[in-house]
Amino acid sequence: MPILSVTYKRSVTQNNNNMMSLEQFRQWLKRIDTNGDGRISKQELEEALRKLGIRFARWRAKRAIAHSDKNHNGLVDGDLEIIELLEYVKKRWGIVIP
Ligand SMILES: [Ca+2]
Repeated sequence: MPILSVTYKRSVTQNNNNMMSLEQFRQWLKRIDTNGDGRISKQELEEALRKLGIRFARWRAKRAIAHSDKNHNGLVDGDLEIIELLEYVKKRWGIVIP
């Protein structure tokens, strides 16, 4: 199993702005929502992580969705789940979405 505490500095902005806002995160989710249904699937998240050059994209996407998907429909949808995902991303991956 990979070590989760690894941070991905390449995605962190130079101005030490470590606080990704919910609004920024929403914008990012909108961009990675390739089928445009307003919900994030494991495949969409995996693809987005891969593009950011993050390793273990499939595994990370699976873990992140499992954590955030409170109503167990296999997708991250709705404010509550988006906030869960944002908190998870910040805490577990230490990345800031560019
Ligand atoms: Ca869900």
